[in-house]
Amino acid sequence: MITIYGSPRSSSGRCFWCLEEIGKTYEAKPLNFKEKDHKSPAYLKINPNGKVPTLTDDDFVIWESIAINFYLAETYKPELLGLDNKQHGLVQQWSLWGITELQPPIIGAFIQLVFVPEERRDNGIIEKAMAKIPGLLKVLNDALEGKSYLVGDDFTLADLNAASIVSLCSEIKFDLTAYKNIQIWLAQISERPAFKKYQKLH
Ligand SMILES: N[C@@H](CCC(=O)N[C@@H](CS)C(=O)NCC(=O)O)C(=O)O
Repeated sequence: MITIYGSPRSSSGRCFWCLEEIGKTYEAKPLNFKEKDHKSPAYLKINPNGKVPTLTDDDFVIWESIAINFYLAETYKPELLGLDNKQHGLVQQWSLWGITELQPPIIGAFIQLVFVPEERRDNGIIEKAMAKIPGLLKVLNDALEGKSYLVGDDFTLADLNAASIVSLCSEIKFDLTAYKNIQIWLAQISERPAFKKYQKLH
């Protein structure tokens, strides 16, 4: 039995989406951050970081959202990893680029704009983040020129992991109009039945 800890509106979100893509039944265990459920001794036993997501598959335990998605794909839907070693490498490339390059500025701005009350916002963090995002989105937009997906001819974890970050642009009111290829890519991905199911979980 697969169990995912955390809410779909957190870093766990991309794992919920991946679970919908692989089509396996799973149990969702939301944690109450206000009650510090994520710092409870029972939860720290499965994730000593005290963060979400964590996924268990019977007695196997794994944390870090990108690693969880690679585990799920490898175990239950290998075609999400690409069709050969080269595609597999590129799927990792885009997933790691997403989490290490694109996510920090987007999440930096997101935390300030969504969680920090206006009077306590650090505009310096927001400005720095907003200045970094265009160059990163240009890399993604250029990579999508003439292509429907990032790797090969089909949807892979590269698209899922990267799109799960880019889609936060709407929450931080970052205008994507200048990035036509990204807009088309996101629109196409958002038509996926698994994505729609994941969206309904919010
Ligand atoms: N790199 C981790 C990030 C996990 C993370 O930062 N999760 C946040 C929620 S989005 C969390 O659990 N925060 C609680 C805390 O830091 O105490 C991943 O992608 O799984």
